[in-house]
Amino acid sequence: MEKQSYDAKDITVLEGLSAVRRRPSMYIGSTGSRGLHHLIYEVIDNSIDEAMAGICNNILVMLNKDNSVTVIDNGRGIPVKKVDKYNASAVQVVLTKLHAGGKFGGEGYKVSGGLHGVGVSVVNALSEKLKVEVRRDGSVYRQEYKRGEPLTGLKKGESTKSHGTVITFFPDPEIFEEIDYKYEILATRMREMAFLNQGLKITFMDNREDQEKKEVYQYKGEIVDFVKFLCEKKDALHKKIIYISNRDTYHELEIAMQYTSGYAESIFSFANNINTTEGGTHLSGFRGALTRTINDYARSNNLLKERDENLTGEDIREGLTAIISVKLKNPQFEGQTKTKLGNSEIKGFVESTVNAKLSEFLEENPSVGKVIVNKGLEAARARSAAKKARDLTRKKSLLESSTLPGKLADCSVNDPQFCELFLVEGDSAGGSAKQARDRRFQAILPLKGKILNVEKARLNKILNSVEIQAIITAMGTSIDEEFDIKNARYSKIIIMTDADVDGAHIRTLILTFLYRYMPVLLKEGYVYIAQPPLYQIKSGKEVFYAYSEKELQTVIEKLKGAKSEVQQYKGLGEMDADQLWETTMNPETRTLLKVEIEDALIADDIFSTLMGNKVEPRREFIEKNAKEVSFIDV
Ligand code: 0RA
Repeated sequence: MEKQSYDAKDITVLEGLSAVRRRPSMYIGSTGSRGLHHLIYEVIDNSIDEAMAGICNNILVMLNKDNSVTVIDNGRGIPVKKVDKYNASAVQVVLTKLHAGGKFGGEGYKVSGGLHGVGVSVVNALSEKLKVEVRRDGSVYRQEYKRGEPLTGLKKGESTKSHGTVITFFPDPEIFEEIDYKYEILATRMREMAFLNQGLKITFMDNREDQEKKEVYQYKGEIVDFVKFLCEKKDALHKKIIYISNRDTYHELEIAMQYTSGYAESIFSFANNINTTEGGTHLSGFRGALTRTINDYARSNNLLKERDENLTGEDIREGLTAIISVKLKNPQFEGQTKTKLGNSEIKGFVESTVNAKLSEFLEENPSVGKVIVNKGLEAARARSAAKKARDLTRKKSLLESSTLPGKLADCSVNDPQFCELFLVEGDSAGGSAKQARDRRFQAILPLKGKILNVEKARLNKILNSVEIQAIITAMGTSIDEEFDIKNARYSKIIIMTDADVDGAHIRTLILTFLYRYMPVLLKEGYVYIAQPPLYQIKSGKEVFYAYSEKELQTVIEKLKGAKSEVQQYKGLGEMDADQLWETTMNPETRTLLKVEIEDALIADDIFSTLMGNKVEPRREFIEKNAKEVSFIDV
């Protein structure tokens, strides 16, 4: 992309910071784990912008022992000159005025969208303390802030020939529920950024006590490396990853893709490094051109007979893993979460590029072409079988709410807003749960043993599974393209399984199904995991429950001297109805883990690792994560 000069004068200002502290969620989405991570992303995004401007090639992110975060880059450095209008340095304007990132108005390039690019001032506002150090114009400059307020002016220090910015911030415990960074989530994001910005080196160091780790992400091979990485745990159908790129004055486009033997479609699109989870013009351009090009290729090579119908887009995308990344000068972000690219001109640019270059690739690599068409044909056959199965099932149950599954103990209240559905492992635990529940608003659906692994089956088979049918009918939403959240019969769906390996497996199977066929439930925060206790500690007449090893130790320490009796719960069935209610189901006393998919890329990766065809990555993953019960951020 073209470089542009930019300076203090270009900074336009919109609003003060008190609004941010008053309503933090408006700016960072939440004050939970996701919002906390968002602070880090916000600072990194600014460094990445420097990389996109062609200045910065090195970023270091550190989680410090004192729970602060440091981000160092060798970009231009935040401008330091005085902004007359505010009678303050540009650094201070950038850090104290909303949207003063310099990416609004002015001559500088503009990238940000959605929650991204709310500006480092938001990070400052939500930090107990923030320190900034800028190397620029021959000197080092420093300043400190407390909850968004400068403690001093910008101080000029020693001279330097280098350039860049160091920001250290302490997220404010008054704002955040808990300051606990999740290494894996942050690491995935940084790896993603390194994939999308060829050559950029991102070092991630976790310096927190007892969890010291360091990783360096730097990729030389365009986004091909990204797809290679995503497919490592999948079973690829062709060796060579397809790579397409193009650029003109205003746009850059890169696509990398590979087919795998799975059934899911894993296409991830980005615009200016922002994961456009709601898609947009670049994605629809890609999809349209892909469908057309593959059909044309299949026809002209006689792989599709004259009497055959064209393959649908869905058929052609089955098992496809792809990254599509565009960079453009004035991205328009739309949609509910501002992650849908709206620039209409990019659609044609992507279409014509894919039409030309993908056909060229297929002509040069006919064996790959054949594999792709065959995969599509197979998907088409399965689709028509599935449609028949689905039509049947639908008639039988999916749409008729009067035929709720026999095993479901429904609640008496009708308003979904107040209702919860418990998916319970096993008939016996299901029985206790039915006794324990508050039948007014809690419904129980016992599931027998392992449900079908949907990662290894196509829709027709999935719909034949009694357990899965029961989940679908109970929820009332239908699935896939017919899914409609408006028909949800409950606003919480709570997975309650034993606290052992089998329980974890069943939970993963259910989550996999929900993720692939009812993803909106996950995205909208409908899905929870119940937390049954692991231990009961009895001391005289007192009863305590411990939900982890650590809690058990704390309880035992507290009871020092007193005689106590510890019982380990191996399954839900070992609790009587009262205990189950008190510890796990009563909204007043229970804790639920909300399943949040912070990053679809992580989720896709986890589900293909855990549920896909390859055994080795699964073993590695389980060994690595054996101690962590939940691998999805909750
Ligand atoms: C405003 C304007 C410019 C850069 C930045 C802010 C900037 C912010 C951060 C935050 C972390 N690292 C950063 N690096 C730069 C443009 C500067 C120019 O054109 O010289």
